[in-house]
Amino acid sequence: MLAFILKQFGLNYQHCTVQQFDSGLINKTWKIQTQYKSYILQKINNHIFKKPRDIDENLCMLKHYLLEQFPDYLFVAPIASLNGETLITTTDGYFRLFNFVEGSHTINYVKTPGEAFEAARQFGKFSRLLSGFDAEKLAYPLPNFHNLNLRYTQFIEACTNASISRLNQAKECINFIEAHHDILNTFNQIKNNKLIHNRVVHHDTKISNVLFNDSDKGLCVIDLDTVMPGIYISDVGDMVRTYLSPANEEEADLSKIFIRKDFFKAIYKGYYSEMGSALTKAEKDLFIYSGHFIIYMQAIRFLSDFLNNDIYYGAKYLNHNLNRANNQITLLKEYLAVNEDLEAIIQNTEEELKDSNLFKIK
Ligand code: GN1
Ligand code: MG
Repeated sequence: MLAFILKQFGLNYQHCTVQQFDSGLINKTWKIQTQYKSYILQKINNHIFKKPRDIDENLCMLKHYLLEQFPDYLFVAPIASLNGETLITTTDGYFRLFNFVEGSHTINYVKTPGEAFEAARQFGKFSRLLSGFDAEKLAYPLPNFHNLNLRYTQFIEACTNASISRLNQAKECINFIEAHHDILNTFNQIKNNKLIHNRVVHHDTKISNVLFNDSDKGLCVIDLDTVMPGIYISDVGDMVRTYLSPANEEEADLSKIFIRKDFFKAIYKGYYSEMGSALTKAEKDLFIYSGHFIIYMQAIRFLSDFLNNDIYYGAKYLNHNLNRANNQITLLKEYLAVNEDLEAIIQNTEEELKDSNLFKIK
């Protein structure tokens, strides 16, 4: 199949080196190297992304807008086949090819506040450059993706349908989720607040979705399938979820999960250096809440998947999704415990930013 796909782009499989990537839970990704240049080939998981053409059209619209308004911005969009198609449809699914950005690399763990700053800045830049683009023109490749209300309803359904044994094993997690229902209440208030805008939001801001150059400066963001209208807390929240703890969502030893507060400051500075002047006061007030929102939602998603016999994320070992849920719950507890410190960090950083010239970089 790969040979057939590559042929659509004028590439000969026999002359390519193909290497499969293991990152990401949803799509399949390969690096393709020819004698002259390298590419990234991706197969869209169309059990999850039911309308791959929506993704393709979204990326096409954004590409044109950015090319016209900000021609220097590095936007990694799918490249056209010899027939001019950016999405190749086969009996085996949907594929697209990207140019590999030479001199770039990705990282899987955030080791320094500098990396967190760079990543946050890139995600902020992405939303800022697109703040003049009418977000509502975009399709929703995953409708209700970050709709916490729906995720909660799905969780209740999963509890209703789960086997007794899985329910028993998940008891403590279920109690925690129910006890923190206030996070859902806040989300519902946000949805009704006209001062909190729908923007072009990435919706998957993990560190491996940022390209870095050789001097570890952020170059751009990638993995744009979930780009759609949304609230900025989705992006900041997922950075908080995935950058603050030295141990990631796969860690089963919960004692390794804790909050690196200097990394929170780095996210704040990086994101604000781009989006600080675009966000309303009502939006800014949600900066810390963004972590509650996304960590809680991810805990619910892993837990629901465990209760549903791992049909969404899959499981590499017994109780994998239960461990992931417990991991996220621990992270949320740790995050809630340092709330006051985070408030103080925001206040101090606000002062620093006023004095620095970060805001002036536009
Ligand atoms: C999925 O496929 P990947 O790893 O980029 C998921 C995210 C979750 C993440 C958790 C479409 O992202 O929402 O946060 O796993 N994407 C989808 O690791 O469900
Ligand atoms: Mg993704």
